[in-house]
Amino acid sequence: MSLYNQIKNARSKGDKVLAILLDPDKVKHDELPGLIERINQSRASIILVGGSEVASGITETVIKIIKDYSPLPIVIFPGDLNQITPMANAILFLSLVSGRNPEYLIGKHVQAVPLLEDSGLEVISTAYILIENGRETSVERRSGTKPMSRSNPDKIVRTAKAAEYLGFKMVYLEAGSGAKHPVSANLIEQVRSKVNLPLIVGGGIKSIQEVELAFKAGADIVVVGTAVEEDELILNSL
Ligand code: 1GP
Repeated sequence: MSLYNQIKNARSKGDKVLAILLDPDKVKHDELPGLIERINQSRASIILVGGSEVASGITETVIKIIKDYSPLPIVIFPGDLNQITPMANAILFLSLVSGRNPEYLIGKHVQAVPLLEDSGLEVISTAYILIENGRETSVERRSGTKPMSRSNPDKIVRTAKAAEYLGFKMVYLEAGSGAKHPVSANLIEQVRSKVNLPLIVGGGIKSIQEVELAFKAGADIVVVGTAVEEDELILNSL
């Protein structure tokens, strides 16, 4: 079964999915086997791999190591084209719909096609919505776009709904890596009440309480990255 169908099945049963994000630029290769072992033993069922700036070839090397140690699906969460590798199972094909930079809405995607065709990767179109979190994020810097204001939830909900009408398969509410304030439960609830797509929430989530809060508000998938980078023991409690 495709990963997307597994995600939809989980959603229809009310099963929540924890995804751990590994930044190939930050993980230490010799420590990866131990970290992966810990992820295998946690409740996480997806490993996302990606970062805003990763040197060419590193993503592939890291995914090869992960594959040696984990049966979990590996999903590319690309900051750029050079992170696309057929070694993974799937890719979140992100369109930054919170911004108005054509390169990040459709431009890079056109360039990605030759890398995706015949790659065997499952391509999951995902509307990527960057939300203001209290500090500047690397997505903002790199894409040259502004995040959406937390004080205008209606516009965020309409953006997510427009993405559903446009035929995107998932919506990702992103506060940004290391965000000061994760996406609020209230905002997740508002989006959830209008949008019937699998909902991913990430950015600045650092504890089991915050994970559960996001799930309870309506997130189907919660992504934790920085907190695991800072202390992998947190995996025991997630
Ligand atoms: C970032 O949403 C992901 O793109 C995860 O964020 O690193 O803050 O967990 P953190």
